[in-house]
Amino acid sequence: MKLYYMPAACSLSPHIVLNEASIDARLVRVDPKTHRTEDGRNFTELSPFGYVPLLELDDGTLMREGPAIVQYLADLKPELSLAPRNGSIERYRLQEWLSFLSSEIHKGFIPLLYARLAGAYGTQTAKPKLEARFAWLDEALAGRDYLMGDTFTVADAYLYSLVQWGQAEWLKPTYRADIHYDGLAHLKAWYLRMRVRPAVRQALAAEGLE
Ligand SMILES: N[C@@H](CCC(=O)N[C@@H](CS)C(=O)NCC(=O)O)C(=O)O
Repeated sequence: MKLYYMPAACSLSPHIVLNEASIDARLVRVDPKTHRTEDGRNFTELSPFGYVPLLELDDGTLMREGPAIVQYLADLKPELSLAPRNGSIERYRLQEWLSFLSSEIHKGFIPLLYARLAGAYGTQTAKPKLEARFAWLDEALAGRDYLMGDTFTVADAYLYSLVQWGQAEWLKPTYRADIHYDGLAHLKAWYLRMRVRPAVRQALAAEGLE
């Protein structure tokens, strides 16, 4: 199995899940500017829009879209409960989280990041919207260790890969969206809990982010 990734991109989420599940996979780095893989292939021939994450199974099957990939990986090791059992109400709760992260948080960052890269500050609308969603998320984390309750699920890996874009110290300032998490005590506690997970630390080190 291969995971195509770009350092610090949303592919960090399936990268963390691979580590959590101790699944042996080859990490293939993709250059975000040239869209060539580290082994010299044209990545757009594999991923039509040239984006990561992309999972390649041993039989050559290609899988796109982070929320689908992390559920596939979790289902390879059901005993680890990285995702609740298929068909259970809790599984739909997980999908609720993955959809929220995908549409409200992940894509909420995009106008901010592109505005920064272009040197513009057209952030008056996008930033308060995203901060309001983080404030809501912070409330949802009150009294629980992880998004789904007491235990880590793949949704936490996805959230981690997104939260870093707000202000992670390993990103160059132009790649940070300057989201203020200051009053968000529950999110901060969750972040510190995630930061010490061996799977997260391994993924950050492998992507050169520490
Ligand atoms: N819908 C896709 C979006 C993936 C995506 O936005 N990937 C970004 C990194 S976070 C990317 O590869 N950007 C590089 C590019 O589009 O060239 C998913 O959820 O997996």
